[in-house]
Amino acid sequence: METLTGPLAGFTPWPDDLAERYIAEGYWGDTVLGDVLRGGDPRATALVAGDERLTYAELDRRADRAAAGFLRLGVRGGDRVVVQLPNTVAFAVVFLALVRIGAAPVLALPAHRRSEISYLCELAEAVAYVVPDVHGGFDYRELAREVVAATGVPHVVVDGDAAEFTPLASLDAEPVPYERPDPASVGVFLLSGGTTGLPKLIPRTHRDYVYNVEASADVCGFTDRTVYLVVLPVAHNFALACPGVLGVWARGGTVVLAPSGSPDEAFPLIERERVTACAVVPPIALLWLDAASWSGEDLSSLELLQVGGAKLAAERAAQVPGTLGCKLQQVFGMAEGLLNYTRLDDPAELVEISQGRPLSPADEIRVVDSEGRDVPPGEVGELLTRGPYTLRGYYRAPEHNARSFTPDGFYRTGDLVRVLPSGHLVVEGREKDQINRGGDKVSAEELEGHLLAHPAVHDAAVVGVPDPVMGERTCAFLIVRGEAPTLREIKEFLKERGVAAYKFPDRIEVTDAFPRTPVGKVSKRTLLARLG
Ligand code: J2J
Repeated sequence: METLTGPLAGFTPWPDDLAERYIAEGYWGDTVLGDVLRGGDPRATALVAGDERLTYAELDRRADRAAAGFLRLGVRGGDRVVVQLPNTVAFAVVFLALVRIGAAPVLALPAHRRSEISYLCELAEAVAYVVPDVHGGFDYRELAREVVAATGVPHVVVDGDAAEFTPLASLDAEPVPYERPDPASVGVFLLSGGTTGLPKLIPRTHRDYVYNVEASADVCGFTDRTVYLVVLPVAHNFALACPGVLGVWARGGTVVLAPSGSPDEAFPLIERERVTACAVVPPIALLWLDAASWSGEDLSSLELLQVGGAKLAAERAAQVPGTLGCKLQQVFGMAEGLLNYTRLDDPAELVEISQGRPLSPADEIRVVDSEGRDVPPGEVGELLTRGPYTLRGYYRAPEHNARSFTPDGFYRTGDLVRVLPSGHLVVEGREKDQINRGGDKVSAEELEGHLLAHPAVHDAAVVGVPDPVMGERTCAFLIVRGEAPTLREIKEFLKERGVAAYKFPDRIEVTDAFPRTPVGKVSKRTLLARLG
């Protein structure tokens, strides 16, 4: 596949014939991400966060003012900016400002630390890094100091008390004209869950991501009446664009930002703002199912609960409508692209047992065996996909791309699925070496690499252990030299290395040797079976 040079270097485009088809058939248009909220009634409420309420006109203006500020700072179209902001107004303003001037935000999660952020800054050659001052008891300015020392990222922009850095407030400037980005250029970089030693960057073009947003908003029935509560990190694809915040703005509705999915925080907001839709991961859905029976809040405005990121058990799915008084939608998505949704008019049984069907008529799906041959209909195999909003290559990762894509451009999802006669997919497992901890993805190889750096660890193998609430928890099998470290010591060690806490093992097991497969690989299946 051709790889471009210049500002798009490292980005693998769709082949010309497919690109022409996606344009001719109306999947790709000229809208860019910075335009998504321009259709809303200027006086309608676009965003609610804490006590702050912004109309469409206000948010639009704040974004244009920040765009001018970023330009004045020296950020240009084609640049990359690592953005690590929680669910705050600042996220909305910074995201819109950057996409408007054609500088691509690289969306890090608030949980990421030195290891992840330094890597992202280097890989993306970021010209700036945007953080809050303090959030969740953590001082991001200290993290920024470490990242600057490690990477030399030229600018750090801080929402709040900036210390020696650039205050976000200082980027509030009189709007200036700016060049509209090419819809075919990369609008935003998302993070992959990762199956290798290092996370990968997913380039999403303006036109493919706008299609992702618009088509999702249609399937989910979003309108200007939609009041959407964000409880997942807004920087995650699900909450941002499926249909998420961008889908709400594209339809003129209202986004309400919550700090977390805890019923204590989310339920009062649902009552106060008359929330109609929300996206959660299964552990939050389970919490809500339990809390709904004793909480006093009025949840009657809720019409749609989207659940995705990890598999929701059919028995729990069946409880959602009765207990929460809303429709359930299962979502099987990935930051790489392909989205599967159960439809609002699907029969209850399909909504309970399946993880939905592809969003787009142009999504191509194959289910293959380990030799890459299509399995008979209805049988389990690995899901391969390509389409108008699924990437053709990770950013600057040619070797990884050679393995992650078929020669004809299908993305190997690493997910094991079976297709029902209706076209709906049931997720049956995973082939990739990744732990799905309640929707948070942990690359086994990445964690093993960190563990191997511990002086007492001779070898490490990380597996996901089934868990009734989280779906899976992380267990690290260790072969040690000398005295075995405790779980606490291991966590402390990983914290020192600057690893995000959601990647820490929940449990360690010390062993003498790893069982091997016939080809000599560590047999994680056998290791898991040892836990009984
Ligand atoms: C089982 N596994 C699932 C599901 C994702 C919407 C929803 C989720 C994501 C997401 C997303 C699953 N049942 N319902 O980006 O827009 C696992 C699969 C998949 C991986 C992708 C969205 N929904 N998964 O979770 O990039 O293994 O995106 O390949 O974080 O999560 O992870 P991620």
